Amino acid sequence: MASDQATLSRPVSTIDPFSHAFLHDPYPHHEAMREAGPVVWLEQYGIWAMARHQEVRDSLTDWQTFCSSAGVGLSDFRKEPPWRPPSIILEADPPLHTRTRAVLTRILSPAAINVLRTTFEREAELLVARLVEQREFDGVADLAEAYPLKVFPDAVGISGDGRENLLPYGSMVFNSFGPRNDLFNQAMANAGPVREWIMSKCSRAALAPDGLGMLIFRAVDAGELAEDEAGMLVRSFLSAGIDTTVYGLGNALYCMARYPEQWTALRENPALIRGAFEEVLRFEAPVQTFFRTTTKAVDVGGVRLGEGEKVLLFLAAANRDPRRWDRPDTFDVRRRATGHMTFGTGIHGCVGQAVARLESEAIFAALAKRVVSFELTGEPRRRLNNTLRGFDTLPLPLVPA
Ligand code: OVM
Repeated sequence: MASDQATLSRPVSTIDPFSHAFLHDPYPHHEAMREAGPVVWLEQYGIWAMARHQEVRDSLTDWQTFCSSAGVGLSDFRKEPPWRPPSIILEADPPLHTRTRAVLTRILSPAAINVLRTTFEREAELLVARLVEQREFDGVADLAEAYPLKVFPDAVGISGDGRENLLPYGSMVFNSFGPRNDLFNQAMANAGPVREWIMSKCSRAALAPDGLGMLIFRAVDAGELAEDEAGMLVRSFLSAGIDTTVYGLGNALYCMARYPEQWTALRENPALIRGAFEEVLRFEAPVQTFFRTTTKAVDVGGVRLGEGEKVLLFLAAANRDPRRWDRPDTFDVRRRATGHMTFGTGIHGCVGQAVARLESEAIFAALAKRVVSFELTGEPRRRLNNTLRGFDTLPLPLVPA
């Protein structure tokens, strides 16, 4: 029968996408999976994987077939209890998702976020001026972490004390999308106190009156959300809003140091800064993967997927698919990089992308005024994570303007 035939001919791979070797250098493995077929069976985990741009995009767009409510990590919420109450936006389907998403779409719209621009630019100028005086800095701790940890919690309206919990929490969240491996266990080592701190910051009483967090509670007053749902959406801000931009800014710095002629192009023409960040997101995606779960049997390129099966979507592999991109392995700030899958697409496409773009534009505009070049003297050290790709340390001596 046709379906047996398809099952028999499914491409199979022994790759472990959460092994250290894979996470250190995923790109050859991405290519192998793209070339294996439109969908590949990863036998170690008993899951499907998609690495081509077309199939990743189509799956993200078809939320009826590829749902999020069973979790967007390896764990199937229908079979094992989630490590925390599921996110009511990320790990939800319509109609719940539609209601929560509408609130955050409004609060995080480009026009609403533009109100933050003056503050974000001032903070970027202050930080970069300080780093340039130092002559040498760690691109991760001193910039990629320091900046989002200042401006984003300020914007949400979180008090200053205890912010050292935000990165450990992000590490828990993003490692938890993978298997319960060494990275997961390390991230969860101090889970209790970190979670308690996070949850204590999510209530109406804990939030500044003029921040993005309180805007969520205004939606309660308008009858759009329940009080506990508002707290859960503040938790989503604190889960999704820090590590993603930390890794993104770190990867951007790495690209500018690694490809100095591209940095020169930006300095000479700051109008390229906005597109350059999109190219960083395409080329070194801070968020590498997300899962979906099938709600029914479905055909993908002639291969039959069953119902209730996990599908690993390689956003970062789609971003370098030669079927979609010219010279996919070349970092080129002048290319049209929009259409990359790093923000996802469809109903779950990144709701905070205006914040991410604002942070990168503020930082790289400030750097472009003051830094002629970065020099990668030593090998940067990677920080491995089951979902995120980025660095632990980026020692960057810089040549001031
Ligand atoms: C959330 C959440 C957590 C991590 C990532 C994310 C990329 C959302 O808690 O809603 O979106």
